[in-house]
Amino acid sequence: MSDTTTLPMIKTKPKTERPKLYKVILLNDDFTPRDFVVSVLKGIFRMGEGEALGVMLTAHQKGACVVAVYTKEIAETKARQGTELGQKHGYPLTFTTERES
Ligand code: NFA
Repeated sequence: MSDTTTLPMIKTKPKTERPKLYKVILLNDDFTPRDFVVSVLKGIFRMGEGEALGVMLTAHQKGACVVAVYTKEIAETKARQGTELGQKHGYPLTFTTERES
């Protein structure tokens, strides 16, 4: 006689939550001075001169450039700060955010 009991199998999915990531995108315009764009990239996105220059030039030549990727809150805050800094100086500088993959 077998007296084994069957236990209900409880499977827990090992789920590691990955935060959704958002790109901050720099849009080109015809008015914001190049130096100003570089200074915003250095100040708000903590870039060095070379990287900031590269991102500014890519946006200038292609119309837009991905600046960095962050969680939603941080991406939206930095995009707003960059855009507001431009407005404060009378420039149409614009940063947008976009959900990544
Ligand atoms: N196109 C701007 C200019 O020629 C420079 C610029 C680059 C502006 C990237 C916005 C974004 N002064």
